Amino acid sequence: MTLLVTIRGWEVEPWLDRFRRLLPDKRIVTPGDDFARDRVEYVATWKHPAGALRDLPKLKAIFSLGAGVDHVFADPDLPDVPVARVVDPDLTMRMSEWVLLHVLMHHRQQRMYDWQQVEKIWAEDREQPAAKDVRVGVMGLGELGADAARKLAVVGFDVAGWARSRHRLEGIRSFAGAAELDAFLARTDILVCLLPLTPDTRDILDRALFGKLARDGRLGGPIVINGGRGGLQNEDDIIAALDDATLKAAVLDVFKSEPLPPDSPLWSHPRVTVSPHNSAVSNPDAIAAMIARQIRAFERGEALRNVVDRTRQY
Ligand code: NDP
Ligand code: OXD
Repeated sequence: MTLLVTIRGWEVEPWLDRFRRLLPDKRIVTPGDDFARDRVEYVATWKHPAGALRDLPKLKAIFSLGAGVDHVFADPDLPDVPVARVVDPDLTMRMSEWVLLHVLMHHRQQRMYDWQQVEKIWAEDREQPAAKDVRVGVMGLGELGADAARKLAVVGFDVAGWARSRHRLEGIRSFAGAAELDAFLARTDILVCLLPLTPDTRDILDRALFGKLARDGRLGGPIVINGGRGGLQNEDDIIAALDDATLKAAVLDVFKSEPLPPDSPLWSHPRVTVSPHNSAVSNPDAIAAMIARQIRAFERGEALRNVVDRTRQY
């Protein structure tokens, strides 16, 4: 039986190597190989081309190689089999590291101190609020958002979260649904977005939303940090909101078009921090092992875990 590994934008060899070692009884193939399509039972995908999974009559499950599945549902010819996604402590830890890094970077005004060092300025009199006086709002309280929110709370920030449903996380105020979004934004100084990209969340980070963030915070203006997906953000609105001081700064790991085009004004905006969609990379050792465990369990008759709801698309 065969596992088809279809990857765009990442190096494929490390994945083939791990899958071959972990699943020695399976044939591991890529789309360019010569293989019998009627022997493919599993697909592991990162951004497969639309239609590439047609004509796989024995297909039993599709595994996204990332936590997000928008790349899977972008295929209008997606076979009607379960789609499972990555839920793994290795990935979760990586995202929380990135969120903490950038929240603390802005909270402790590190970009300003970098500049002062370049200019050899010694200024001791800068105001530094305590973490408890800075309100962080996390959009999305799933695997990644909940972990980041908990860790931000441990550092001492005043943390709230927003999701479709109410969440019970100790020390973290939960806001739920469209009806509570404005109240959540109104108490947020640093907005961390870890939502999935779905028809309901596309372009949610726009000018109107930025205008609802708290204006009475201790950091001199709201800051937006997006590690979710580029499709969640209106990039023209981000630039406009930075330029008219609706936003103080933006940290973006994901973009509408990736790689970020060289002519994007986001690259050189003085108050934008760009990272190349690597806030939480899928590590082949950890994630191939997770998927191999899933396949083994499934073949023992256990239910597939982390299966995505096709209607909600996350
Ligand atoms: P989950 O599915 O575990 O969590 C999604 C969260 O978003 C849930 O809390 C859900 O609410 C909430 N949500 C979904 N739709 C809405 C909506 N319409 N309104 C309000 N809340 C909503 O996902 P993960 O936490 O595992 O991952 C989140 C995203 O992070 C991924 O989809 C991916 O796009 C991105 N990601 C980015 C990476 C990077 O390197 N930049 C790496 C990994 C992931 P509820 O709990 O009520 O269902
Ligand atoms: C993911 C990603 O969804 O890396 O896991 O973006």
